[in-house]
Amino acid sequence: MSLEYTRLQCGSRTLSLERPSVMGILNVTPDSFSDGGRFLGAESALKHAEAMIAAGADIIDVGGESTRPGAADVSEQEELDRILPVIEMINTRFDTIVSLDTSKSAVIHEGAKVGAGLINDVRALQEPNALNIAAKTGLPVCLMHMQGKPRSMQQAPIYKDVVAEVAQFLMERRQVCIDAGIPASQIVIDPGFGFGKNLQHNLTLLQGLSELSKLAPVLIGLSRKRMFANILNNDSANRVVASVTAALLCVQRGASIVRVHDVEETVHALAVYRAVNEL
Ligand code: 8Y4
Repeated sequence: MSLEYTRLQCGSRTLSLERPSVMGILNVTPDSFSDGGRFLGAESALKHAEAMIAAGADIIDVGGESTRPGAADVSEQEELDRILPVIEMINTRFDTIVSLDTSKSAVIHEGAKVGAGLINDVRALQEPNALNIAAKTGLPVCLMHMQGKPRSMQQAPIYKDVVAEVAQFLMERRQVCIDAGIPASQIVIDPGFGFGKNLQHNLTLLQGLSELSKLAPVLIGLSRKRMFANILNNDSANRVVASVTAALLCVQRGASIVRVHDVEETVHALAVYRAVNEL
């Protein structure tokens, strides 16, 4: 971690970067919360958020758009309808930072109004107006690297030097954000594991994560991703232990925030890491 940056100001809440933080994933898509209508979707999303908070999540990342390879686009209104009630309910019921996983300027704008504390954009604020709207919210932003577009990014990713190219993209986007008025201390970077990367690219990025950690606070998302099926030579293997192991390896290389499905397991691994490191 770049030692200059010790905390994120997430609206009214503060996130310390002096200890690694766990971000729990909350997908609010019809496929993730098998649909009995909007209300049941929001209710079950809230139950899941509550369980992750009880398990020790520092942040809940709410997303209404699937960015899986090949997933369909979601309209602005659809995304707003999915996420706004959930953000608002988590915010009023719990003292936990809500992260907003979106790329759309209107969703950033409306999400901030109902209490989102961090903008997590897999498109690094490159969509129309997203940069200026994000800057106006004053919230921290996570800029992620992706090669290509979700629909086709896994077809033939190619790099000469994956660590250097990812670092260069993230530093360029970071500077664009600073020029737009986002304080450097409010910018988090993310190599985007699995977003236009093959297994070798992902492993090289993980191995070289210390290089990125020198540049800015780093967030990583590896949880249950396909790369573990490749490593385990088993498409249907349970990926939880592999995911927790990889998250810990990232924290050892300086990652500040880990975005995970399995909050309790990750919190336990980080507790052991901390206990040993604080001797
Ligand atoms: C099972 C379920 C397996 C979902 C894989 C997945 C990242 C991210 C995603 C990330 C940041 C995902 C929104 C992909 N990945 N945001 N978002 N970093 N910052 N796939 O790596 O989790 S969605």
